[in-house]
This record gives sequence, structure tokens and C-alpha cells, in this order.
Amino acid sequence: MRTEIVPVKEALKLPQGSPVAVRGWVYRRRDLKKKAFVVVRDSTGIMQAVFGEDSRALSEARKVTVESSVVVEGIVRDDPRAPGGKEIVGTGIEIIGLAENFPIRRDASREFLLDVRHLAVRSRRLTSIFKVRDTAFQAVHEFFRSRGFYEVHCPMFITAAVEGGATLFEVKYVDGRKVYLTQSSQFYLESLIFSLEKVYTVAPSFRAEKSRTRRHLTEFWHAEAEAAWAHLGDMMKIEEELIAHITRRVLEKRREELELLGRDIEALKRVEPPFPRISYDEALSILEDKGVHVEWGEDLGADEERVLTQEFDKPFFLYGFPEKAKAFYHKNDPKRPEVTLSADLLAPEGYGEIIGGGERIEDKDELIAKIKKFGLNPEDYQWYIDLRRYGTVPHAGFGLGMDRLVMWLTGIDHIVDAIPFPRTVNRVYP
Ligand code: NSS
Repeated sequence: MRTEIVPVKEALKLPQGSPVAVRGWVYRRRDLKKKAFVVVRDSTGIMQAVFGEDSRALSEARKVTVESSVVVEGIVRDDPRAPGGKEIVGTGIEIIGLAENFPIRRDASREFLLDVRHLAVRSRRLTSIFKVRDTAFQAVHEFFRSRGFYEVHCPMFITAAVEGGATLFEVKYVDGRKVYLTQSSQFYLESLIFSLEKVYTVAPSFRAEKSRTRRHLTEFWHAEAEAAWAHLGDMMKIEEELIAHITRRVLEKRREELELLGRDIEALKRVEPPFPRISYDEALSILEDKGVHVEWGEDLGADEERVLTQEFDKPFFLYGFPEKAKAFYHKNDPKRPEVTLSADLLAPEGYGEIIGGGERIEDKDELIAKIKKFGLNPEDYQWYIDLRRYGTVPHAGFGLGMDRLVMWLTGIDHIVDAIPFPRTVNRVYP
């Protein structure tokens, strides 16, 4: 082949008559009596090539199967019927890897697609979602760095629960000791604010979630931040600015993908601060009006959250959760000790919680008392308590579930498609 190979996206911009070569995988092939169409897919898009009777490559084009890897050469021609409005009048096609019969059919079930996820990740739908995901992760780093947060890295092997014992993954360590996979990097971030003051990390968190829901993974990506001297209100401001920044970036860079996914773009354009803030008590009364009764003190589940999201057309905060609905490290409100200085951020359109966070207990005795009150053993939290012994400061932080964020940004109905290789209660393969 003599022509320079260009990405499909570039090829689609070339004027009629230009010599062109593209490479990728066969997306579709259609055979007619006197010609063959081969649609080629690469990471940037799809483009059709047509091989006619006068092309010596026609017989070669008839050999290619779906998902074969190929290099196609020819001349660009405008054709409004072709995807992207242009096609390649093929003069040559080189088969690099002839594909066996591809197992994925149009009518494949969700379960089957997950069984062959290593192949299903090639779909245009998943490719579009993963591009949105890439942009979202990049935007998280951009945002925190522009705000003076240091990126840090925390361990995945830990010795005590952050978010409750029920979802801990136990691991046998090298010396036979019992350790766990981290549920959140929060405690390590807290220890680093005493030097770096503002820190963040983007890392996996693990939860042995036994329930099968549309929004739970056993291994998820967690963007967490912590800041010294910060109070709940400061953190909520950072959270809304972070979400607005990510959404703007996705709208800027991934419009094409959002459209391919059928996402309601107008809904994303509304994601501008300030986000509404409602208290837990207000939420209960909204729910009560809608015929949903929640006992004061209980946490809200996905069903209750879904009802609440109908009241808002952009993300909103729910603050002031009762003590017993939140993990032990949450600081109680000095003005109203039965509630915590905590806030969740809920995504609209039925999605629900994407962020959990709040102010931490900074007083040593208060922390020890609350650990005991929650039936936990202060022995297990020695180093965490230590942080309150040496120059304690008020501080706050939060955790953003990146897979849930991507789920909402892309408008998909199940979290498994927000990540290339989802891990759920019944799936660890491929
Ligand atoms: O349990 S959280 O609400 N809060 C924490 O882990 C804090 N320790 C974070 C912090 O303050 N540094 O989880 C935070 C978010 C939650 O809002 C979800 O968006 C996401 O993490 N999350 C999950 N995503 C997917 N699957 C599962 N199982 C899951 N659990 C939490």
C-alpha cells in the first residue's frame, strides 16, 4: 500500500477524489452481485468502502468476515447514503487477521454480552460510553489540580472497615494474616491533610455488595477528596463545582458520543451551580406527600431516592442525615446532635446518589465515644484516633462514585456498562 493511513475521522474530512487508506476492523459487510460494501471501524468512527467489478480487490473484499482486521485503500467519493456522507471507492484491501465467526449477534441477551465482554467492548455503544468515561476522569484530575489539591495514592490492603463490616472483602495476606480490601481511601486521605492540607485520589474501592441492583459494583472507581480546615458548606461548594466542570467538559468534547447514546443533552446543560440543597427532614416530608413513608433515622434507599429526583431537574444535595444512618466518623451537628454534618449529592432523572461526604469528628474523645456507640472496637482504629492527638483540625471530604457518575452522564440504565469489565455479586469473568 502506498497511500498514508489516516484515522477514519480524518478520512471523512477529505475532499472527493483524494487517495486514502484506513485501517481497522470490519463492522459490516454486504455483498451484491456486482459489488461489495465493507464498513471499517477504527477508534475514531466508521467508514464505508465499496469494491466494484472493475476493482481487482473485489474477490478479496468478498472474503472478509465481520471483525476481521483490514487495511483499505482507495479514493474518497461523496455519497450522502454512506455513514458520514463519504465512502472509499476501494482499489485494495489487505486482510491482516481474518476473523472467525463472531459470536455476538444483534439480538444477544445482556447476560450473554457480559459473558463475552472481552469482545462486546468493541461495540459502538460501549466505545462511546468509555470515551465519555475517559473525559470524566481527565476532568476530575484537571479540576482538583486547578484547585490546589495534591494527588496521592493509598493502599488497597487495609485492616479495619471504613464503611461498615457488612461489605468487607476478606483477603488472606502473605503471612496468613486476615486483611481486607479497601472500601474507601478516606482515612488515609485524612492522615495526609496534616501536611498536604488538600488531597485527592482516584482509585478502586471494594464492597462485598450482596444485593443485585442497577447501581452497585463490588469493585468501583472512587474519586475522593479531603481538606484541612474545611467545613461541610465548603465541601459542598467544591462538589458542585467539580460536577459542573466534569459535565461541561463532557458536553464540549463528547457531544457526538452523547448523541449516539441518545442522551438528553438539555438535561446536562442545566448542570450549573448552585445545586438545590434540601435537608433530610425536608426529604422525608416530600416523600410523605408522595405516599412514601420513611421512619425518621432510616437511610434512604434507591427507591426513595428515585422519587425525590423527580422533584429536581439538576443534581441536588441532601444534608443533615441522622446519626445512625451514616458511618461513625461523621461529625454530629453541635446544634442538633441527633443529625450529622453530612451531605449526599443525588443525580436527577432517577439516578440518585453519586457522592457521599461531610465533616469528620476532629475531637479524640468524641471519636472514641462514637466508635463505641457504633459497637466497634477503638483498638481497631488506633492510628485513625492518633490523628486527633497531634494537632487536630476541623476537616471535611467526600467520595464520588465514578461509575455512577458515568452512568448518569451517559444516560444508561445499568452500571455494568459504565465500566469495561464490571465486577458484580455474580460476575468476575472475563
Ligand atoms: O459509602 S459512600 O457514600 N462514602 C464513602 O465511602 C466515604 N468514605 C467517601 C469519602 O468521604 N471519602 O460512597 C461514596 C460514593 C457513593 O456516593 C457512590 O457514588 C459510590 O461511592 N459507591 C458505589 N458505586 C458503585 N458500586 C458500589 N457498590 C458503591 N458504593 C458506593
